This record gives sequence, structure tokens and C-alpha cells, in this order.
Amino acid sequence: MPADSPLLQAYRGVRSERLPVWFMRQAGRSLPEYKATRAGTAMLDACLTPELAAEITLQPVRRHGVDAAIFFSDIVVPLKLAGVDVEIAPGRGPVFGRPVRDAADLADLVAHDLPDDALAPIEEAVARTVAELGDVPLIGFAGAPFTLASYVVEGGPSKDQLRARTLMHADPEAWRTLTDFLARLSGAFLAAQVRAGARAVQLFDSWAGGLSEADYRAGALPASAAALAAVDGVPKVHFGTGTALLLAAMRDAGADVVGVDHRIPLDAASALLGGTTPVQGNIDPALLAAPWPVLERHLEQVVEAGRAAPAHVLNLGHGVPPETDPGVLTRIVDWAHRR
Ligand code: 1CP
Repeated sequence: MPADSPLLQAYRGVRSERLPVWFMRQAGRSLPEYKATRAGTAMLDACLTPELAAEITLQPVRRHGVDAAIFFSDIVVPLKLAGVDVEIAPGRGPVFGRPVRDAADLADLVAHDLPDDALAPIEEAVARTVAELGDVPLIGFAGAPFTLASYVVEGGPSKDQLRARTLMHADPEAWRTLTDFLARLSGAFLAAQVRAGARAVQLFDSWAGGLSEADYRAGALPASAAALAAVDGVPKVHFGTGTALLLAAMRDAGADVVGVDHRIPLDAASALLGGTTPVQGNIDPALLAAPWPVLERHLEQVVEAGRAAPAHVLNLGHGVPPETDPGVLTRIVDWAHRR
């Protein structure tokens, strides 16, 4: 039964014989089979074609034998489904046709909504994936409102989310309207994935580390909590980068498990969490390209530090870099499972 899978046990705080492992961005450009499947199809079209999304989700499970699949999609998919003008520019990321720069832009954005059957392609893709996965659990995901807002306000990827952080302080009411809207969409996206068979969810607040704890608690946490509250009955993981000072606040948003990047050892992270919260992470993605003995020493340190937490799911501190040799990922999975 998937209920007994090592991943779901760890997410509930129970250690099993097997150290569960999966990789953020395990589907994607590190895999030749992904590049072949995606050839000639725009990113968001692939996300919205159930056969393609299911196939791409399954590829890293077949190849690496990881303990979880993560649904192949993107954090901006619910916005696209609500009719917002957004595309994913190859090699760049999400780009919005009408960035939110003034009150009229905001009013235009939040007038969008998800039509009743808008999430049908997501549910179909998840159902197809789950039917093929057997005992391996599928993790559903969504973007946290702060990270989504950073793209919506900037119009695309940005280094330091400057415009979003300005808006948060300059016009708290507009900020609240924007993040409430994004929380509704991300919450609906998570709920659709769980309805269709996802056994856990992860909320990605990749850029939350740009906020102080006070700003995080006032300006980001409430909307993230609303998104997480949209699902029930499955473990919830909350992840960001540069979040050493935010780990407890991110747990307080309603998470069962906290994802940790490579900038803080897992024992220190666990101490900040009071020693009671399962953790996920935190292999430094840079070491994937190092010689195996160097990487293996790092893996030993990560797993050793992870013993401080009630349970540990081995993962990277952020996504798989596209140039990664996929053989290294398979080797890490074998290493974790042989322990
Ligand atoms: O395998 C998996 O992990 C599932 C697929 C997945 C996930 C979880 C994709 C596919 N995107 C995401 C989430 C996502 N998208 C996040 C949160 C996770 C993270 O921080 O890595 C973020 C910030 C985005 C936004 C985004 N979409 C970016 C980042 C841009 C930036 O600001 O630096 C990019 C490059 C994309 C496009 C994208 N999404 C996913 C893939 C495989 C790609 C590349 C598309 C391509 O050109 O092939």
C-alpha cells in the first residue's frame, strides 16, 4: 500500500529501514528522454497535455527508482488556466504579458478566475500518472503566493524580487488583494492534484529567502497558509531557498515537513524547528558535478545531520541543474537505498 511507502512514513515523522529520496526538478532537462518528449512542444502546452505531463512525470521514476514522483507542471499553470497572459520563455522562465504595476493592472488580473472545468487536464494527467505509478506516491505542488507575486509584479524572473517587496510595503491593501488571488489559484491547483490521487503536496516559496522574518510573517505567511489550507488529509511540505531564518515561520504556515536548502546543515535546521518536524533536503546541487568521492562525503554529512530530525527525506537543496549527468542521480538513489 502506498500508505506505507517510506516517503509517506517519513513525511509523518516515522523513520523506516529505507531512506527515501527524490529530487526537485527530477523531470526535465537533465534527461534525454525529457528532451525527446518535449521536442517541438511549448512548456505550458506540454503541462496541459495529459499524456505528455504523465509521461514526463514518470520518466525519472523509471530511470532512477526514486521514492516519489513530482507532478510535471509549473507554478504558473493555474494562472494560465485562469486565462492570464503568461508563457514560459525557453531558458528564462515565466513571462507575463501585463505585469502588475498599477491599480488597473491589478484589477484586470484579479478579475480572472478558474472556470469550472479548467483544472480537468491537471486531474486527467494526475490520474494517468497515478495509474502507472503503483506503490510510488505522487507529490502534487503549487507556487506560494509570494514567489508567484514576484513573477507577476516583475513580469518575469528577477534577481531580488525588488518590485514585489516594494509593493508589499507601499500598498499593503493591493498586496493583500494580489496574494489572496494567488492563494486561491494555488490552493485550487493543489486541491485538484489531491482529488486526482496525489498523496502529498509541496508548496514552493522559492524566493521567500529574500524576506526578513517579520516581512515574511506579515506579508507572505497568511496567503501561503490559505493555499496550504485548501488541501486536507495529505502531508504538506513547504520549501524555499535562503530560508534558514524562516524555517519555523514556514512550518507555522501549516506545513508538516520543511524543505531545507544547502545553506544550513539539517541538524541546525532541525534545532530551529524545535526537533519535532521532519525535514527534506539538502544536497548542494553544485556537488552533483563533483567527483563521486567528494559527493559521497557530502551525502554522508547530509544524512548524518538529518538524523537530528524525527525523519528525513533525502533531496537536493534546490532543483537539478539542467547540465547534470543523470547517472549521478541514479547513483545517489542506489547509495541511499543501500544504506
Ligand atoms: O520535476 C519537477 O520538479 C517538476 C516540475 C517543475 C516544478 C516543481 C517545473 C517544471 N517547475 C516547477 C516549479 C517552479 N517553477 C518553481 C519552484 C521550484 C524551483 O524553485 O525550482 C519556480 C520558481 C518556477 C518558475 C520557473 N519555471 C522557472 C524559474 C525561473 C527563475 O526565476 O529563475 C523556470 C526556468 C521555469 C520553466 C520550467 N518549469 C519546469 C521546467 C522543466 C521548466 C523548464 C522548461 C524548459 O525550458 O524546458
